[in-house]
Amino acid sequence: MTITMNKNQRRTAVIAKSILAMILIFSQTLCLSAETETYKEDLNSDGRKETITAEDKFETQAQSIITVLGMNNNLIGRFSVPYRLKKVEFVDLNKDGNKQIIAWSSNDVLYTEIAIYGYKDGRLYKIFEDGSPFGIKANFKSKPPAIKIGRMTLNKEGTSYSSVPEWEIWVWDGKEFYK
Ligand SMILES: [Ca+2]
Repeated sequence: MTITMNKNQRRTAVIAKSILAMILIFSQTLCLSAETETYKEDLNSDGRKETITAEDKFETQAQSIITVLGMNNNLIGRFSVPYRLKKVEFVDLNKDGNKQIIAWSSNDVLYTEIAIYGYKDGRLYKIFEDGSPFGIKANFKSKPPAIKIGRMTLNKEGTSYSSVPEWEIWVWDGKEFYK
């Protein structure tokens, strides 16, 4: 069966398709901006679990907001990572029972960011943050825990990027990561 449409019908069909496309894009955006993950972890080992929420925000620029709430939903602290949150880990770096928050984010192309925060004396504090378009590797089980940040290397001619990055190594000393 062949459907023939006159000019007006064709125009109506194009408008209908455009509206449908707009609705699809809009609903996807709504869906993404409302994405919230909730975790329960005892970050300061006082026997009471904190609530940690991770929310993707697509406003002026893409970022993810990590919020830590106490027992009565009181705000303990909040931090953001650029682009989309990929993973949240809770790792006890010192093996003292206190877990640190490790947030990984990415722009889905090349760039990766890692942010590590701790919770102590009633406040959230930054332990480490770095980003790289050349990759980030971390081993929190190693003794001591270590993070490798991929850095740009030039090839022999010094004209173009080498495909293998130089790995900048950061090692945990019990309080912070040092190079
Ligand atoms: Ca706690």
